[in-house]
Amino acid sequence: MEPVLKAQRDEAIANFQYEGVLVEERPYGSGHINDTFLLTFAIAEMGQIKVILQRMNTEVFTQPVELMENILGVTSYLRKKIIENGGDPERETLNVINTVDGLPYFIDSKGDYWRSYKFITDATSYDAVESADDFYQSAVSFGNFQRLLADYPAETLHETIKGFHDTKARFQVFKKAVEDDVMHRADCVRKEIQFVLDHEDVANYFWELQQKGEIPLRVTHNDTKLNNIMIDNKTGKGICVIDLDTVMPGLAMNDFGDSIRFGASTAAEDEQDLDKVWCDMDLFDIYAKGYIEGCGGKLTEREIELLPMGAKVMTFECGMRFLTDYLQGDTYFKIHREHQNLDRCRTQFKLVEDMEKKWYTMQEIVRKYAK
Ligand code: ADP
Ligand code: GN1
Ligand code: MG
Repeated sequence: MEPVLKAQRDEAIANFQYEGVLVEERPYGSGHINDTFLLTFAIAEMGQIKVILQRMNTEVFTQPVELMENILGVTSYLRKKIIENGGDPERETLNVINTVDGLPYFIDSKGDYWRSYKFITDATSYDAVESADDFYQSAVSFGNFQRLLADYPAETLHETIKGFHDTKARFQVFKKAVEDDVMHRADCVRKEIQFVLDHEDVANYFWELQQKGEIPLRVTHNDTKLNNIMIDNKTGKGICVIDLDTVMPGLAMNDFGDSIRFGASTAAEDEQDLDKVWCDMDLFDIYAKGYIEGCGGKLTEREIELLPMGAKVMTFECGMRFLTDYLQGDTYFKIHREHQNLDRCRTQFKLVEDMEKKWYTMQEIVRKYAK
């Protein structure tokens, strides 16, 4: 996507149902996909109100209208459940702000799509685990999310990205990217390419089990990074699951695994010193405990047994996606410096290797909580 222009943003701001006087606007968060802004409005005698404004990435999400339909469906469903449970629907789920025309999205004169959410106050989305308890809380929240959506009518959800976690299909896309080598980068990353090729069995693993009918399709989040959860600043509890663009039918193991890949790593996703990167077994343990508890008995024995495999598959898939994007010229994931996607790919493969070393321990840990 082209960078967001100030005039474009102003046009969007003028078209949402906001109250008060805009006193501050700035880029916000560290997501890799959308362009996110925090807006602050002053309202006479009432103080300040914050909102999130996002330009949606329509190169990644090519059907933004359907996507917003998913989000409205899921958030209104969650809102009802939260109210039934005596919770606060203003803070425990995303709340879409409509445009002045009453639509959940705005199309600007360049054709870009915008949407806006109420800002979740007094809560933080963390880019790295700062305390084991935060990680535990995020596990319970993602588990709860899965449980709350267990009866959601999955057939009404649009597939916002086709084959998003179809690791087998992504393996083929990767091979094609190596073959095409449009940036002439393949020769510099032979070791990483070989790593992917040596792990084809990992890419196919869940596909094969699905073919045999051994694992159920559920409504899942599909992007369970730690920074897609808001943790309450006062109570330390996970309060809200955000970034609902990829809520679609998927596998519970993948939701678990994506959290491990990001949150149980001892280093940042783009760390350049690989000696600092490994998968922390205490964090793995605490997340497994929280996620299984949060799912509240909904997971089958087989799913629980396969949680370590979810961690390996998601970490491998993400590394392969970063490498694919590097080979294709960094067109998917936002980068802030050259070779960042290659660095990201390397941390993921280091984590996969580390998980392979710790495989027995990972299995023992989930067995403890299987009961
Ligand atoms: P991306 O798909 O690019 O990751 P997100 O929807 O996750 O976009 O938003 C990026 C960041 O903006 C989040 O990690 C979070 O820090 C912040 N954010 C998004 N929505 C809200 C919200 N409603 N309230 C507070 N912060 C939010
Ligand atoms: C993207 O949107 P964000 O930054 O939360 C990506 C995930 C990757 C992640 C890697 C829609 O997540 O699939 O795992 O980057 N989201 C999409 O950090 O592709
Ligand atoms: Mg995000």
